Amino acid sequence: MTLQVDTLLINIGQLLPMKANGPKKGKEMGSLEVIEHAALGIKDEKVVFYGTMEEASHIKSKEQIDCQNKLVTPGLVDPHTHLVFGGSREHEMALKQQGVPYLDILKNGGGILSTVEATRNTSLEDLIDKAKPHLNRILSYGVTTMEAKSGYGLDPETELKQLEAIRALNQDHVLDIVSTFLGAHAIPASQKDDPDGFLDEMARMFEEIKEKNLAEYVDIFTETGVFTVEQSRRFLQRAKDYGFGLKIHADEIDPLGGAELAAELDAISADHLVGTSDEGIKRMAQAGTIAVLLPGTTFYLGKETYARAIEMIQQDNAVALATDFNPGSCPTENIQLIMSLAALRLKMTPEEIWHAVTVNAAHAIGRGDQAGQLTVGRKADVVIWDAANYLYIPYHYGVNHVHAVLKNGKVVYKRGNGVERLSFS
Ligand code: IZC
Ligand code: ZN
Repeated sequence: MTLQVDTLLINIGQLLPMKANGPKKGKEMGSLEVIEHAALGIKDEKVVFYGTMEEASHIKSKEQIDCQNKLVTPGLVDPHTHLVFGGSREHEMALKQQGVPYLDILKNGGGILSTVEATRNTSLEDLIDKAKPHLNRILSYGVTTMEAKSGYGLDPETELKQLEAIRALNQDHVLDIVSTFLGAHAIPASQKDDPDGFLDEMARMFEEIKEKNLAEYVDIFTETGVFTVEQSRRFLQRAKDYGFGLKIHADEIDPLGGAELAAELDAISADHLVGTSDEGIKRMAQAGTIAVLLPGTTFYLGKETYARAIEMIQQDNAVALATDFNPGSCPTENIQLIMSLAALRLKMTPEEIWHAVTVNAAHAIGRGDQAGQLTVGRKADVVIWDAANYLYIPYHYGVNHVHAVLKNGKVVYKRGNGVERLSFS
């Protein structure tokens, strides 16, 4: 019987279908199905066939894309970003060089609070316009689904403005964006002495955010000088009661016990986890909370100690990777660089890394049923790489290896010979 498809990708050198029934945990992260000399059939924006070229011989297609023996994978998923913000923080680079710690910059009114000031002073339209080039760059690195947080308003009006910007970007841009409310990102200077009152104010926003469907998840920065574990528990429990999924910025700088709290509250993910205890690692695995690791941030903050990815995997956790793209602690859209850092600093294997930026990242933002796989019925979000094999991407670091990106079955971004456009030759 012949199968009729819209588009058939042929001569794929290596295809990673990433077939999974849920997040890949522990040892499962290390085994990767690779189909050589493969084909991928797309119809009505979805994958309808994947297999070898021989198996594809019965397929008729309106359009063919010759992949010239390149690597083909699912579109990547970036499950932790702070996409929408005013201003930028390049002036903090000198402070960092002088050794001023991230939390001291924040304590002195800089860091997150300087971005809050800039975001309050930026209109909705300008926030949207400012985020678009970042979004284009994120797509150019092969990401087709991502998460974006608010958290640079710290007042109801500006938090809503950020969430509305995220919604508009999700509607206007081909990239799929999952929204998270991070009103509990820092304590605004005006409420410095009343963090509980501030959290009450942010929690009073839950109803409106839910009604307007402006966020699926609620997140909090559980950190020394920001919010305690106790405050985080109360705040997140209230969010849970409203039906939000939960995320935590946990143990990024000091090991307060954010991972244990994430497990206790059945959070979908706990993110950062640099200082997480043995107990926290164990409990996340038991609860099925996904460990979202952000090695770009550890690198950018100049720290020696990275999250214990290998122990997390040995303890049967599902690990995902994200950029943490933000104007302070990780100003990069380059998820491929994060894959290299995961190899070099977290000592993850290439097989684990590919699971961490596809299947597991999709599950970390509740999109495991749509994104992160190229199996039948999934969205045809595809990356064709300028590489012959999957080992090559984390290896050749700091540059963009994307050849083309397909979103919902259509080519939305194309490079050639490693660059976007040559104005010479
Ligand atoms: O703007 O510094 N860690 N939040 C918690 C951040 C980093 C983003 C920022
Ligand atoms: Zn973050």
